[in-house]
Amino acid sequence: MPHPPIKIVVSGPVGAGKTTFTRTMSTTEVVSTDEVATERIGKVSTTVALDFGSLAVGEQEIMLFGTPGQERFDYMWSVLCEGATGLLLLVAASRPGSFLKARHILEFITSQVAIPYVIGVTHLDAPRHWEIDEIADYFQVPPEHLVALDARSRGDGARALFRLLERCLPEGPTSGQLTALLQT
Ligand SMILES: Nc1nc2c(ncn2[C@@H]2O[C@H](COP(=O)(O)OP(=O)(O)OP(=O)(O)O)[C@@H](O)[C@H]2O)c(=O)[nH]1
Ligand SMILES: [Mg+2]
Repeated sequence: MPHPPIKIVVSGPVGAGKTTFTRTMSTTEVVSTDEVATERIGKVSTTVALDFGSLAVGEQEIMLFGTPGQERFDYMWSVLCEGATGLLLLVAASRPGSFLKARHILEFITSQVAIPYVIGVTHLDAPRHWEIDEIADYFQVPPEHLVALDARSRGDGARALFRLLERCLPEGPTSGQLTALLQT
């Protein structure tokens, strides 16, 4: 019997890579709500409501819900977290100015729902960036709660998702499922 779908929320500040991650990982057509940004945020478009995508790990369906990063859409964070199994909080290592916002998002969401999370650190290829250990110190969480990823890489995304599933599911995913996912 397949399990009911698992809901994973992908959140984090503007430009951390939430929409990119959902597009990279989803094997179904992604629903995105990006609009031209009215503020200068360093990129042309921004998510105003959600991103939705899905993929299968073996027989297990995983639904991905990406949130907006801008705080003026913060009412979507708790809407999207309802019934979620896990949270992937993305943070760009090259933008320390966004860490406080990321911490705010994490505290806001985990205060509403007790939800396991992993912090996915993107933009580690930027010339100037914080190291994973420094970011773990900043968030005051053990380094094993963090995972490095480039949101454009399916292999990285799969590994980040598996780290999160290991924290969410009592039986955990198997390495065979990870291999199968990487081959899709
Ligand atoms: N160099 C580099 N670029 C990355 C990495 N991860 C994501 N990106 C790029 O960073 C940008 C992230 O943009 P989005 O995916 O729209 O970010 P978002 O988190 O959805 O942003 P909002 O919806 O505005 O909150 C894209 O241009 C990605 O291709 C990374 O690890 N390294
Ligand atoms: Mg987005």
